[in-house]
Amino acid sequence: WIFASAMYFYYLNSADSSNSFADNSDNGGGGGFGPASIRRAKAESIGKKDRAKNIVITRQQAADSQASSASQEQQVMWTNFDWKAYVAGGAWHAGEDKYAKNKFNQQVSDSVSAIRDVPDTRESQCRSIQYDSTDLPDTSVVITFHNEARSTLVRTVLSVFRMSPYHLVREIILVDDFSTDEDTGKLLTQIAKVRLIRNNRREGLMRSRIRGANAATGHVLTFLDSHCECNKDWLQPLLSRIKSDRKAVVSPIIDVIGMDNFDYIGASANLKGGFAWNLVFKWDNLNSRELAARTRDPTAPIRTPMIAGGLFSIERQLFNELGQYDTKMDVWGAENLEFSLRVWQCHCVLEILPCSRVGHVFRRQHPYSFPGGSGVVFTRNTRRAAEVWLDEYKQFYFQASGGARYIQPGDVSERLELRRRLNCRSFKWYLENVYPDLKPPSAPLTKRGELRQGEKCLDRLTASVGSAPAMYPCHGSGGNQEWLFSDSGQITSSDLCLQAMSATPDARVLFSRCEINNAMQQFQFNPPNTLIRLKASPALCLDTKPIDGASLQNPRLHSCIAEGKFQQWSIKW
Ligand code: LR7
Ligand code: MN
Repeated sequence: WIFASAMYFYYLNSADSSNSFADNSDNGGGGGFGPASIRRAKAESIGKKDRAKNIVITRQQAADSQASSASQEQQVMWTNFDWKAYVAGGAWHAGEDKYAKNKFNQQVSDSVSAIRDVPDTRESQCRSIQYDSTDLPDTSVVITFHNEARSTLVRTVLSVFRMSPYHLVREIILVDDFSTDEDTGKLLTQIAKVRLIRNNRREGLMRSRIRGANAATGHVLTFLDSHCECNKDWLQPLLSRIKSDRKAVVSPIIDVIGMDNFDYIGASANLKGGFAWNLVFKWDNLNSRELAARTRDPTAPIRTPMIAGGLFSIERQLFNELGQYDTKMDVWGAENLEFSLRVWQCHCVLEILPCSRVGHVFRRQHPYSFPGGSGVVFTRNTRRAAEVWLDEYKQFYFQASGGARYIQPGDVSERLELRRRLNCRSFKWYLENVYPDLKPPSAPLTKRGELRQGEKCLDRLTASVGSAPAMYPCHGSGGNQEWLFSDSGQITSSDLCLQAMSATPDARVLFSRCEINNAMQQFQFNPPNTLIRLKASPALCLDTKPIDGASLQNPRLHSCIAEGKFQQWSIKW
């Protein structure tokens, strides 16, 4: 499992429902499915119409309820689907890069049976629980995908049928998020109970899941990624928990399917989902009290501050009442943060059920493009969540995430309105009651202020990689003359770090991308009046002595002189 969470860390370094909580109407906002440029405006107009009359949403739903499937005579039971021919139609060919398309080993995936047995990874106590499956609510399984390999997708679909009481699966709704090969989804609708929605442009997983949810008819929605394998009796614990408490939002333990060999490995049950102040998902060990509770009853739900995001069940009506997802988030990332905070703060509970296990292929890289760039999209999504749910704690996020304050979140008013309408609790409540392990940082992570010598201040100017800042008359209004000082000694502006080009006298000091372990970006200073030394070479100081003929007064490194007027800085935080 350590392996898997390490991978997870690695690659991460990589319409709104306007329904009232009380009103049980079944539709959430669909969302604008227009080109990126007009999508926002359209989504806003949908929001308005939704408040007025629900007209647009009804139309969207009508469209989605036509999710296509082959006609009934053409459909076969899943047991009779020719998955070998299906996989062959999109198979890896000798000579191709095995990882190129999927970022997992497609050759191995294609060679693994679509109906293989995986080890029963549940704890023994789970195996003796009897579920009365005649008395459970049914579920629609929603699987969105963009250019998924056929072998993993069909294994996901067949494992749902193989591992579930058939009558509890109302349908599987595939949402093809504009994959290149239209047949990947289409051919699977030959299987009875499989329905397909295809986006006619890339929407990202949030809006895709909403389309799936809007088309669904089951009592419960169960979301899965497109490269999963359900384990024995995975579904009954999820449905029975929701039956006993409709406000429980529940997730299985996510086992690991190796991206290289497709081995199925059980994950630890002693983990819950969480995050640090950068708001990036991580697994946390259960604390001693939680571990003691697990020893007493290894089958009991584990309350989790956050879910990984891809695999969970929620009563369909609750999903809509709670506002589905933020339709203005794009592609991938942070919808699980936003969703988790919303579930807890808006009077529901989020749990991992240890007797339900589903495998997932963990990867190190995204196999698909991010229109707009993965860093920007992920940060923007995260910031949208922070703007709506974090209250005054938002500042800790800004301090912990270098770039967030520079990326505009866009309009979040509809989500704030949703929060108000649902009468949701504060983030402070969440910290105290759900995630006490997350402590506010003891000291601010980053200080800010100007870098002054007499009447002149260091000004970042255009601040691009390789450019140099220069001394200018202080204007006292922050902006180009505001610098951030991190505990590790980085001096940053515009999300770029000052870096000594070498540890030698006369070396230039230029803007560079910030790198946590780069010694040439770490300085030593002791405000208010101080020399600024290069930590790695403390006899060298930041010096602004003008150079003959140079029009700008740029900083360089020079041997430190205690009283040097071009080396003495006053820093006010
Ligand atoms: O533009 C896209 N359109 C899509 O339909 C991008 C993706 N997708 C589909 C994709 O084909 C897949 O089925 O969305 C699903 C999730 O994408 P992945 O598999 O690339 O995501 P992931 O497994 O790397 O990431 C996890 O975090 C995501 C944050 O946005 C989502 O919540 C994923 O569902 C989630 N996956 C899991 O929770 C599985 C366990 C991972 C862990 C820990
Ligand atoms: Mn995934």
